[in-house]
Amino acid sequence: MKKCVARSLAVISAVMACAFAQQALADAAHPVVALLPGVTDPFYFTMHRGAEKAAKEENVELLFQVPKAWNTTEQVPILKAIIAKHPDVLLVSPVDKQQLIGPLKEAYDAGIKVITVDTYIGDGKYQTGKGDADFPLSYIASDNLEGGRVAARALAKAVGDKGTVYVENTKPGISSTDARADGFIDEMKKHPNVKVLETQYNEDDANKAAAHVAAVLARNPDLAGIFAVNTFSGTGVAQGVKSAGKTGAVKVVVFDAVPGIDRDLKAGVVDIAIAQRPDDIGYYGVKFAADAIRGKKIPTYKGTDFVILDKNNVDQPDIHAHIYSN
Ligand code: T6T
Repeated sequence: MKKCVARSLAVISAVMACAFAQQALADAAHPVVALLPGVTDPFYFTMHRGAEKAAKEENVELLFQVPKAWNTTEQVPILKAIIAKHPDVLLVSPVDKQQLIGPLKEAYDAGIKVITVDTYIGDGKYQTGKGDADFPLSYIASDNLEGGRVAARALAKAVGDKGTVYVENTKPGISSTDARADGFIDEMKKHPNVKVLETQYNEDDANKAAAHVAAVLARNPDLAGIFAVNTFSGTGVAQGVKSAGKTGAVKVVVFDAVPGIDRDLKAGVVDIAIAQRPDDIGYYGVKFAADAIRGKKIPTYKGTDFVILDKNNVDQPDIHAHIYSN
């Protein structure tokens, strides 16, 4: 009797192992990768194009669904719908470092490999065996802290290394924009004649950013410069500086390069734009996903480049090509 039970157990586990192997083969034969950005904007549409390029090269089916606005209420329901489709890998831009840990853990517990692109959860250090947010396999993004330092150096130079400036930010809790602001404020400490005012938060609303410019100018008529941390912040700051008739008088450094940035640079509304490489972030995201599906070990971090745009180089084809598209 014991022999018979043991034999049937052996058969059952052999069948299951075979089923898993077949599933793995099926997964590898028809890998499915889902890309879940943070919001609808040119940065993520450009990321999607890079992901599509890699998906073709790797014969990967790419799912893509975009939240209308940057918040957990928009992103989490889409995440749950993606989990139900059970892709092999989820490429995701968590909209909050803490609040997306739980929902992403559900994907992981469902056997979906997680890679974060552009933003991260926890402290962004993965596969360390420490903490409750290290389960993603990799984090692919710009070095946002260094990006903030680059912005500070550029703005300090633009304002002649003296005067009053401030940071126009989105909302606290987002790994990318928090790091840009931190890098900026930290680097500006090396410029003692530049005074940094309180950071303003616009909830990714360009109109709020424009209103902030007017309000800060009303309190500080000698305002010399502004650092806008992302697309919506930059669009609003450009609007606000123009409507205040301060074009050229208030120096502006923006992160990201939205369609039309070339016009604002040449008009002197914006002095410097720091373009990320969202196409590369998407491309490497799918490449890493394909490797992970095939059982290859992937790096836990990959940094992507910046391109600095100004009025003198923005019309050069190799530079102009880095302006995001819708
Ligand atoms: O700046 C990008 C992205 O890097 C950031 O994480 C969120 O804002 C953008 O998408 C621009 O809107």
